[in-house]
Amino acid sequence: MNTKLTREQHLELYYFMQLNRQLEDRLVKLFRQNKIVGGVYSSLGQEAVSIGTSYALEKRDWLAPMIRNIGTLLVKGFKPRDIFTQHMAKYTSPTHGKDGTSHFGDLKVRHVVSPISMLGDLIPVMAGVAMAGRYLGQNIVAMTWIGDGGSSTGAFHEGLNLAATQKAPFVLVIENNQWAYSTPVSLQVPIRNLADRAAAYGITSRIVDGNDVVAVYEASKAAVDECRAGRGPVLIEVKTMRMKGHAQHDPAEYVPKEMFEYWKTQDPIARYEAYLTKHALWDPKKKSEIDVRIERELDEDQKFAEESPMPAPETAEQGVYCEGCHTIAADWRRPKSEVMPPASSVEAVWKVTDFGAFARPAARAASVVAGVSSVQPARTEPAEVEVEKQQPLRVPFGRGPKDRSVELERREKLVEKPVRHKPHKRRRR
Ligand SMILES: Cc1ncc(C[n+]2csc(CCOP(=O)(O)OP(=O)(O)O)c2C)c(N)n1
Ligand SMILES: [Mg+2]
Repeated sequence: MNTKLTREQHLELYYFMQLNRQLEDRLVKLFRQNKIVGGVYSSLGQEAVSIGTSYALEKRDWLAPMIRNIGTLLVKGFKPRDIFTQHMAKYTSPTHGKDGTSHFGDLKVRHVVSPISMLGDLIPVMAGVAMAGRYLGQNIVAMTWIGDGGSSTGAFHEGLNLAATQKAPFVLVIENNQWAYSTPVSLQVPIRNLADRAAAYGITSRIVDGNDVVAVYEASKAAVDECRAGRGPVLIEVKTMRMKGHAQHDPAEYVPKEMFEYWKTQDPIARYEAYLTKHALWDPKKKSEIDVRIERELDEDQKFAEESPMPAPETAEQGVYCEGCHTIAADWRRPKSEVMPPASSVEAVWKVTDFGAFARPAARAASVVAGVSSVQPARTEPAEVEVEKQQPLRVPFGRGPKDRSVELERREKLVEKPVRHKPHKRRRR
């Protein structure tokens, strides 16, 4: 497993991180000029996450970005003009002006699944992509991202459990940027590390400093390699900080000022610049060359986007539904005969000697016999069955009038209730 980067790769990481930051900086300016149709969800301070993780993927691999992962699109080969035109809803954009943020993908060449706005839903989708790739013999890895907030959705747990059970070649990155809108992580989950949840699914996890791009890359590359070797999935939690509000409208006044101050000292690009200098991987001339290149590319692409036309009204109905505009054909990389006719991988043999889940595990049984009170007896313990029998009968889904417990309560009340006698009225004679 080789996670070491060459000098060229080190410089490319810088190029992508800086391109990511400068591109978003321009999007913010365009937003203020009212030229952006959708929202701008800044990933300022989180660039090392998008770049370090996606850089670990190969060309054949698949990813699905979330709103703060524009950087992953750049790594996968989309150009800044795609992002500019998309946010400005221009006809030249990947969706021909049908979206104002980054809801676009490329299933054929770049292997990018479009973001899904419902948080968490990309997890089962990408677990499925990973499984499909394995079925077709492609030896691919699928990757997606989820925020700390999004990790509380049902889809997160369902998708991760599916991936874990299927041992899917799937890397899930939890981007813990401390906030989900105005909710801090501590008010959302009672655990310190979101990666701890991996244990519940029996999968490997890693916790990484999300502002250290080399650490993020190395952890991601190791995870990708493990998945490709059939030991997936892997959950990576990157600890970072959202340095702006949720989107442009949010001044983030609920974030303590000291918190921003601390995280400013951890800026991923400044840290990486110092790293490159310390390890003599560049000099000021090289840095300037890359910065000039970024500026030139962004100038060109921004100009292209600003000069592009808005979509003509009559195109509004076009491209909404697929009308044979593209085909999605399975790309088989192994003989179909290997899986045709479909056969179950489960051997059709019933070897259950202990009635499966109903059995009392040996260790438990022994301790129950020995009278260890802290150990819960198994469910089928005769004693427990007895206890159950003694419970008042209840009708399912609540109590009805025929419930015995209702009847008992009614009788108890009758007994307890003091009987009040009306004072005897004297009759006048
Ligand atoms: C299932 C679902 N619930 C709520 C939302 C609305 N929503 C969009 S982003 C967001 C906050 C997400 O926070 P987090 O997952 O931490 O990601 P971050 O914004 O910090 O990158 C919410 C609540 C949604 N899109 N989907
Ligand atoms: Mg968050």
